[in-house]
Amino acid sequence: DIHDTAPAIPAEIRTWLSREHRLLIDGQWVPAQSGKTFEVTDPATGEVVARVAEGDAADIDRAVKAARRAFESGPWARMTPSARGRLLHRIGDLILEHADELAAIEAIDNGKPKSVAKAADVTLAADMFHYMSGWATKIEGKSIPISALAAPSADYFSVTRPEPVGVVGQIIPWNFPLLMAAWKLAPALTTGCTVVLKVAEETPLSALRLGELLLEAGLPDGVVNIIAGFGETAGAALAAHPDVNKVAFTGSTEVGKLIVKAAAHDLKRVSLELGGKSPNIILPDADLSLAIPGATAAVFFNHGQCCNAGSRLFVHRKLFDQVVEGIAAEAAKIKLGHGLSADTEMGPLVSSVQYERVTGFLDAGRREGARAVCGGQGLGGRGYFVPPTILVDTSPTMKVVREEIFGPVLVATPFDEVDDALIAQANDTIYGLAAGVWGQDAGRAHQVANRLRAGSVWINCYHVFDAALPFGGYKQSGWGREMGQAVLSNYLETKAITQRLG
Ligand code: TXE
Repeated sequence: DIHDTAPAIPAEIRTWLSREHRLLIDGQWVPAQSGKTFEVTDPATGEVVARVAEGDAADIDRAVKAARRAFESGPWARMTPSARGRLLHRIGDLILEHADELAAIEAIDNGKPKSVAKAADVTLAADMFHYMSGWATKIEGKSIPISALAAPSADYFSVTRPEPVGVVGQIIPWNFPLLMAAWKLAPALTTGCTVVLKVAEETPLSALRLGELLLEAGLPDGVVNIIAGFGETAGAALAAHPDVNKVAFTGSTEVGKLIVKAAAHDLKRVSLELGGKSPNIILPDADLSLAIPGATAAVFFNHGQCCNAGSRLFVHRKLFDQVVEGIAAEAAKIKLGHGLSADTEMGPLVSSVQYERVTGFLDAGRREGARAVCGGQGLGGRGYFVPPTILVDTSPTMKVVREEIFGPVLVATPFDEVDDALIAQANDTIYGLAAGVWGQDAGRAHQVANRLRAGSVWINCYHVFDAALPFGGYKQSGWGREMGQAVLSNYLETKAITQRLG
């Protein structure tokens, strides 16, 4: 019984969890001004594992003031690019030095297997700081020859100077708590911005531990402020704060639209990384020894709680039964359990709210006539476990086909030809975050990839992320790109300086 598998939390983690968890404002750990706290639960058991200060508008205001001070004056404003780069590198090193501890915190707070948290979340979080540390010294302007047609009587010298956008508000979700913090913080810091980070109420712990490591690395006071709290209070206050120059948000498309409305009031810069309903296409010449495990991981990795999950599978009809049976067989082997158990491959969903949401989708699918080849309902009892589920006999208008489920649920559909109709069906979504293509004819796979309206397309692989590669969405999956050189523009303004010569 998976409900009996909860192992003991290691003593040093238990000690850390039992501490009073406060907000990081201006280099100090402080209680919320209201004095309020909220409970953090282990989603595998439903038990309370920690209490965290609950920040709201008053704390956001204090944090924004601290970030403004740190941006305008003090050691950060004077720091050389080289020193900034070294500091980011040190943060990456500290994350790796604390990999085991951070992975355990992530397993307890989010529910994901500790082994996965260590291999993926923690490793990629450290790499994001290491990669971004190199950019600190490489953010360059240009010298531009101008004609000055309306003022031609003189010579001019024109240069562009990229400058940090200023105080940045960042709001992150719960599916990769530490990694989302790293994706947000590293580019803001390498460009010289200062930050107020609002972490998800479901999973505040790893970012709070990261805050301790930021101070240990020597980050000056006020450069990063970390507020745990709820979306409608702390998050909304950050998005609306008049002294925030830019908001970077990852979360639901619904809340992304609220962020845009709030930011419109004073025309803050906004970048958004939102939902998805990504197509994954198995072409008739696909190597199924790759495509079957690949399509399994594409949708079930992180319990399907990935914005880029390959949740709509399209398989050539001659392979359809073999592929669906193959994925069902792979799914049957996935070991569900507590994230701290060494043999767990899939943990619970993050919260009771997500459990209700995902099982609600499964009910809707059943009502609309979809058939579950495996899984199909939540396990019930303690914890928020939903087994891997494959739905077939769906139609393009069903809720389970159209909406992001954000759980371990695949909808599989056969197709007859690699033609316009297939491309249209793959693109028939309000989202455009990611896509997969499986096939041995590289030319044909690329032709399909070129026509998919998505920010990332993987061919014969899936979920391949790298700090050097831009990631982000077309359509309602977002604005802007995270990672790579592309993310820098999210955090920079360009100033053109022209000097009259002689
Ligand atoms: O997201 P929210 P939820 C999708 C996924 C999931 C659904 C709901 O489909 O089932 O969203 O998840 C903060 N002003 N994704 O409810 O609410 C909130 O506190 C400012 C996809 O958890 O968008 C948290 O920090 N902030 C996604 C963050 O927004 C607000 C990851 C995300 O929460 C706010 C997560 C407000 N009014 C969910 N309301 C992805 N793209 O990876 C909430 N927040």
